[in-house]
Amino acid sequence: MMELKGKKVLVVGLGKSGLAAALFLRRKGALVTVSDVRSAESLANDIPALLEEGIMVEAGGHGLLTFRRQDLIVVSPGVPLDTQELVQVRNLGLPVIGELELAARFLKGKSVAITGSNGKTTTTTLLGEILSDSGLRTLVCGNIGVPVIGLIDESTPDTWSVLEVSSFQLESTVEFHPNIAVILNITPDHLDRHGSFENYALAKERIFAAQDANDFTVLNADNTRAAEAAARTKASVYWFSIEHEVEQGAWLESGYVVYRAVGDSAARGAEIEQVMPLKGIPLKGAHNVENVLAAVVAARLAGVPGETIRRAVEKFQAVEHRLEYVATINGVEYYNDSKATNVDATAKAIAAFSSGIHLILGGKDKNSDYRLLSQLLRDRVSAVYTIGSAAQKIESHLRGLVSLNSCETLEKAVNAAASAARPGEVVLLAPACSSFDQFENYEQRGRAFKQLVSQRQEWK
Ligand code: UMA
Repeated sequence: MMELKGKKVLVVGLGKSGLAAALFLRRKGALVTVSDVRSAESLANDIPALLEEGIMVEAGGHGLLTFRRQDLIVVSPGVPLDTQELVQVRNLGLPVIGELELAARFLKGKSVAITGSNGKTTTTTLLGEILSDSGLRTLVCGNIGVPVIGLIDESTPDTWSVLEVSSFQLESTVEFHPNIAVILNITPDHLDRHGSFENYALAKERIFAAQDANDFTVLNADNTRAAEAAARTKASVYWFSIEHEVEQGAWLESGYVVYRAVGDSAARGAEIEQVMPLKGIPLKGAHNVENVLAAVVAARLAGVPGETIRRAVEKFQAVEHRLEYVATINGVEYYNDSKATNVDATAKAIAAFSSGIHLILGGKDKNSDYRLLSQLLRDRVSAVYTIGSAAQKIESHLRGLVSLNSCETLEKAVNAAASAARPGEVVLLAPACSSFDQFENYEQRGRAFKQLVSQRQEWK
């Protein structure tokens, strides 16, 4: 743990993480300042509470002098580490850490951290339910929307924290050391922030950087980078695969999810446990089977019996905005996958349906290559409806492959897709882009979609 009493600490960014970090630091006796590029008016909801706690606020931009005066700088995940002021103070030797790293120094008990380009929230939520159903004291937090630093006081030595962690959070970790680190998959995302796929993947792989031989790294055996990651981690490696048997971990066999722990000393061929039938998984899509397998491995490593896992998985409901079933209107099914904010997530959503998909694509581009969807679009998609600032780029990538409809807004897209879809077909919002050009976040976009669908239901 670090001593914070009397230390001058700057928190950069006043979103959920910055607010929680500032209040935590203050409780620990630090002299806290928060700096945000947003104007004082747009921060008006939070400023009074901060001032009341004796926390200073710099709004409307980051002042280099403010940064230089500190003993420690704590950065919110959404603030790029190459922000000019951060680069300058790092060059002066000032310590700069992220909110997750700060939290890691104070969190009590054991932790499972889950990262991946897609599936993080579903797997984190599911694992949280499994652990808590098994009677363990469980906290679920992180990128899922609840900053870890806000829950430190609730952690105890017997708590299991299930942490959803993003590349943004992992990028600035130093001592962050989960007992179980899970990488679900690594496919291109956030290239606008990380600059290259390699940098992005390396940021994610920091999840196991501080692990040792007493820890576990859980990897997707079907992912191309996994073997390389396995060679680098010092922890004991467990695998999951939907394609083939693995040495230790979870896979599919004769319609069952099975698990085997070989252990360090036992001879190969330790007993295979049947955890649950594949058809007992209530979620759509092969990617969700992967998520379940990853949760099974992590839960078994945390000591949860297979039977408890089976019961928890069978009653699990899709998380909001993740291939969430919305309604069936005139025989057309509507699905909200607003969280599909990159091309790979959209590919997985398309793959969950065999044909007749009316797909809404678009939003803010993240330097993505939409041509990667070509084969799936040809095979399964009836028409694409584009929205948002990425529309032109998407259309230029997909021209000639599939029927394209420029809709600009989500409302027009839902109306056009609903008019074109025939009974038995699907209207799917899986936009492959972030939402920030037209919405506050993907949640607001997903809720807008559901609202538009429910209006159509009322007209029916
Ligand atoms: N800001 C600055 N300077 C900058 C950039 C931003 O002052 O140079 C300010 C903004 O004006 C804003 C604040 O920083 O006021 C926002 O901080 P933030 O973006 O870190 O947002 P938080 O509300 O703290 O939310 C963050 C995560 N956001 C991001 O990583 C972008 C949330 O993940 C997370 O749920 C939350 O912490 C709690 O841990 C969201 C996300 O989109 C869901 N994550 C990405 C993803 O899942 O793909 C990684």
